[in-house]
Amino acid sequence: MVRYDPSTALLVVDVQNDFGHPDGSLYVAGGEEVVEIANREVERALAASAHVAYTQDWHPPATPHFEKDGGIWPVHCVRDTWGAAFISGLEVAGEVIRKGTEGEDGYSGFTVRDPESGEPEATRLGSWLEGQGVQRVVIVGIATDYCVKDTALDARRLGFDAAVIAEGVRAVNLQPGDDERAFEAMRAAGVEIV
Ligand code: VGL
Repeated sequence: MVRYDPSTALLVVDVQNDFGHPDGSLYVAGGEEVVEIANREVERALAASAHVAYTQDWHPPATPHFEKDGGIWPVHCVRDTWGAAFISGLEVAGEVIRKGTEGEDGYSGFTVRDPESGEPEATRLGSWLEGQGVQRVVIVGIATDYCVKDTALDARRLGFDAAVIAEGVRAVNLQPGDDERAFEAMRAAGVEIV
């Protein structure tokens, strides 16, 4: 079990219909199982006066992030649609940070990237955490090998301690073993896998 305190924030990454509902356009196997774990951790975090933040992929209808527009992914998490909404049953009790809103690639909750130039840009997450006095983040969500990994690596790069709850994440696994490689990369960066 991870511990929570007022200098810790739970980050609930992309627990959205398109990633975690079986009818979602980029369904990640077992994604719906993350809801129960996330809710349990939200309760534990709030009980310890820790902070809670949620990320949401929030794309325009056309973006070079999507295969139809030159990218690699099926259309997913288009703003204000069912696919972009949090999975029903997720307890939302904290700050919501949207990413990819201008059509950027938005894997990390902390930074988005211009899909053509690769130019990075910060989201509000890092400054919000700093404003709350957060020094450590605990991560659950979808997907282990994309948004969870990139969020955890960015957290370390920005100087936060970071832990990922293994039972609270699920992987796309475009290539078999992507989940294991993601865990290894996070461990190598000093992320605690719990
Ligand atoms: C994600 C693929 C494309 C994720 C986002 O949330 O991990 N995966 N966009």
